Amino acid sequence: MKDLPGASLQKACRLLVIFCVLHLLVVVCYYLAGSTLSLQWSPEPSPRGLKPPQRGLQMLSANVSNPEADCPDPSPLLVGPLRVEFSLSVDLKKVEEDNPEVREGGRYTPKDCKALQKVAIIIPFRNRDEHLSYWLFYLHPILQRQQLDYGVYVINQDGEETFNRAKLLNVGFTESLKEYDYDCFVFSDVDLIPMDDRNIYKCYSQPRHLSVSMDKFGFRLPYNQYFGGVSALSKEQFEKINGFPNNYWGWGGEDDDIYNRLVFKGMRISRPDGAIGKCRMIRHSRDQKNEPNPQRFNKIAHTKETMNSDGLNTLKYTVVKTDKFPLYTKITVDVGSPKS
Ligand SMILES: [Mn+2]
Repeated sequence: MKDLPGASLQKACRLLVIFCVLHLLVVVCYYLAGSTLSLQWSPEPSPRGLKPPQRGLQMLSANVSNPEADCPDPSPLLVGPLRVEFSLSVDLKKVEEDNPEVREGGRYTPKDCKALQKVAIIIPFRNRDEHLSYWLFYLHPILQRQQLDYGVYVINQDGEETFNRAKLLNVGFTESLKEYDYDCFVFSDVDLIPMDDRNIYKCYSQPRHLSVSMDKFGFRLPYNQYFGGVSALSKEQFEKINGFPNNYWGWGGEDDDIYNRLVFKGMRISRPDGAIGKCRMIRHSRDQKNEPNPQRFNKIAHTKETMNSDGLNTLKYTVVKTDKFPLYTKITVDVGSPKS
C-alpha cells in the first residue's frame, strides 16, 4: 500500500514530461513553417543570399496554367517595391541555379501562359562585368515575374576606340531579330536596376521611358525630354525613326537625338509614375574612351536633317564573336571608329 502513492506520482510525472515534449514539438513545427513561408514571400531579393521570390511565384502561377491562353495583364506575380543594393558581389553560378527556367543565351518563355510580348533586352557594353552580374541577378527574376518572352543581348564594343552607345543599340536590334521574332526592344544601360517590378519591361502604344526617377538625379526626371537610361520601343516605332544615330561617339547626346527623332515622327513619350519608375544606378567613375562628346550640342540641333541618312539604313558593323552564356548572349562587335 505504501508504494502506491509513489507509483502514481511517477506515472503523473511521466505524462507531464510527454506532454511537454509534444508541446515543444508543435511549437518548433509552427516556427519552422512560419519562417519558410515568410522566406517564400519576401518581395525583396538581395545579394545577401536570400533567394528571389521564385517559389511564391510558382504557387501563384499554379492557378493559371494554360500555355495557350494569353498571360493576364498585369501579371499576378508582381510584388511591387524591391530592395536594391550593391554591397556584396554576385556569384553568377548561384544566379543560374536560382533561375533554372532561363535557357541558354538568357532566354525565357513563360510556360503557364502565352506571353503578351516578345522582348529583346539590349545592353550596350564594354568592361563592366561587375555591373552586368548585378543586372543579371536582379533582372532575371523580375522579367520572369513580368511573364515576358524575353532574351538578354549584351552588345560588347570590341577594341579601344571611343564608345558608341547608340550604334551598339542598332546592332542589338538587328542581331536579336536574326535570332527570334521579337516585337519589342528594351534598351538598357548595364548599371540601371529598377526598384519596382511593376515597371514593366515591355512596349506601349507610344515609346516608353522606364528609368524616370533615378537615385543619381535625386529620384526625379532631370529634364522633361530626358530619354536616357532604359527605354522601350516596338519594332514599328524603332523602324519609323530609322533606328538610332550611328555617329555619336563618346558620352552624351545620343539619347536626346533619339528623343528628337520620336517627336519628329509624331510620337510622344510614355512613362510610369515616379514611384513605380524608381531605379538605382551603380556608382562608377567615367569609363576610359567615353569622354563627353563635344559635338553633341551641334548634332542634336540637326536631328531633323540627319535622321533619314543616319540610322538603320546606314548601319555597318562586323560581328567578331557571339557567346551563348547561360544567362545572356554576348555579341562582340566591331563598330569602326569616328574617322571611318
Ligand atoms: Mn552609368
